[in-house]
Amino acid sequence: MTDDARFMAAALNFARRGLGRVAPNPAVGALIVRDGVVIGRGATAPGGRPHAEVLALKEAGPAAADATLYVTLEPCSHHGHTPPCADAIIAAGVARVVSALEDPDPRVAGLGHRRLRAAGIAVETGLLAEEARRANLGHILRVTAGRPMVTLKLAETADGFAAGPADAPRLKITGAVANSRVHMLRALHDAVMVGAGTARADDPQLTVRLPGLEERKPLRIVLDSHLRLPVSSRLVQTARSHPTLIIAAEGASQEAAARLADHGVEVAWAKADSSGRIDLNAALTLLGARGLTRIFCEGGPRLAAALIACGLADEVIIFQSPARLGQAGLPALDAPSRAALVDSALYRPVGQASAGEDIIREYERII
Ligand code: AOF
Ligand code: ZN
Repeated sequence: MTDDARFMAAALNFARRGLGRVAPNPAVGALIVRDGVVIGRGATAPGGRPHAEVLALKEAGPAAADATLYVTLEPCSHHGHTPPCADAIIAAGVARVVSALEDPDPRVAGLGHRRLRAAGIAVETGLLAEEARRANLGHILRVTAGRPMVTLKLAETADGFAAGPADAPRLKITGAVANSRVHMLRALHDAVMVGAGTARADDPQLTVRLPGLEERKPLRIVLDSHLRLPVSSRLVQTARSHPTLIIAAEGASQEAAARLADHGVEVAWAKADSSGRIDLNAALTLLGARGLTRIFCEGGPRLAAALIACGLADEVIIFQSPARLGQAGLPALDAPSRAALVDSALYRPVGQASAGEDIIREYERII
């Protein structure tokens, strides 16, 4: 690995600290390096501002003159809530900028790089672009497709089931290490989403229960076409302390919506498809318009299959336990979704790791 690649990889690691807490902005990382030494670091601050470059320049101070800046997304060139980062970089006298990726935000879209070059700065782009694209995918999809990225999580037994036969007690599939990982993944997203079936069957809390991260409160979203989530559910009962949004299909009961609202739940409406279910594209567009960039979907199997079928599951993370159900149950994925995941034209495997007894497999949708 070249020194440039090492520094960019470090900037990407630093950037990831912002995931789940900078929406609607992307989580950017910036390092300022002089004579092989890091003299300034910045990551997009919680809430989205200040931007990464400004924080890194501040830390470096006057030593930034003649230094190299490594940045995981093109520095901005627009006057938004803050002045352009490109101008701050020029003013600091940085000699060289290594940038992973052009920012597709139409207000930037190449202008940041152009502005730096016009000021005489040597600009190189495209280093570790694939990794940067993954880290910035929520932002990229929001500005190019008007929707957030979706990470789909599935938990299954070794024989591929998410649950036992109907009416069987709820299955505990994964172990403690995998569960901690799931909580960390919740914290790295802006929202956690489930379908109404799962919300009713599992009565989940969808909170981040990790020491030190309890203050992370990703928006909890239930896709509930007919507003059948009971008011007695844990999600509704905790809605005043943990923001909760239920998306219903147009036409669902106004009385049910009012009852939920009385408990602090926000209800939004999305158009229904021909079968009366929420149109997933419409629901995600609604979430993108609210400024969400990263959604962590925790099932169930029907929502998972629908997301894959619609080309909306951008990352798929499968937690598989070593135990077998040993009888027919509810498959974690239907056959077409399973086939899609192993179809090399649709998805590519991007990682495999163990978490205690369990195995985690990650797939990325090929765009
Ligand atoms: C950067 N560095 O760390 C981030 C950037 O609303 P504003 O003014 O904060 O601008 C938001 C836009 O800035 C956002 O859509 C994206 O294009 C860019 N985000 N840019 O130079 C950063 N987070
Ligand atoms: Zn900026």
